[in-house]
Amino acid sequence: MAVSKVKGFIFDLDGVITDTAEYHYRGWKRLADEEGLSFSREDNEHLRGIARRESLMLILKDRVYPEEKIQEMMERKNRYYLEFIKEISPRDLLPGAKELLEEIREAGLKNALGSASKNAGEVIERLGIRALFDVVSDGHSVERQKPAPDLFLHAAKQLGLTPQECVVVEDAAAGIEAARSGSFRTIGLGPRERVGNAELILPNLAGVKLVDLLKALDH
Ligand code: B16
Ligand code: MG
Repeated sequence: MAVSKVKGFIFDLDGVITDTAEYHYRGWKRLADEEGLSFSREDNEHLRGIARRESLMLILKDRVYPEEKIQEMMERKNRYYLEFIKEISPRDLLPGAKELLEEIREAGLKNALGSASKNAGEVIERLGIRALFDVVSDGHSVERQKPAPDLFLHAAKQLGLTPQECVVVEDAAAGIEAARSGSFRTIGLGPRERVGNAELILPNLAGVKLVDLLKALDH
């Protein structure tokens, strides 16, 4: 099967461009402590790329709460998270991310954001990189969250590209699964146990050059 030419990249946010995972952890931890629930950093690892409601469900395990209480807990955690992200600045960009976004644009290719977070817009504003994205797809864009492919399909459609023309860059197993089920090209960042299903696996974006990525993907 011929490999179609890459025309755009869809970047996940948390764990790819910046590390908001620590702030999500602190928000969930505070909520869990207040509710007398156990929640560790290791538990937080399982919430990578998982949307807010589903994350809360994983923390609550088999406990049953009325819908009103669920909504209140999600809002409370988000209030804590919003307090933490007020501190975000361009210093919080992960190494290599901005450089790669710029290189992609200079090469005439397109960039989209594909984040499960409803706060993604605010985070990229604070990071000072909003202008580097042609399209922003976030937690408000679709109903079905990762591992469904909907968010990335939304981003590709907005870019005017087919999934086969887009490379999804993700740090979460749920994100790689979402990309693969939508027939996207995939780059996984992090350990093989987490992103082993990606076409190309890298530790992070530090020093990563567009030409090398395209070469590796068109092998
Ligand atoms: P919010 P990503 C995801 O971001 C985070 O990895 C995940 O931990 C978080 O629960 C989710 O966003 C929703 O975030 O509560 O701000 O809507 O990795 O898809 O960029
Ligand atoms: Mg992520």
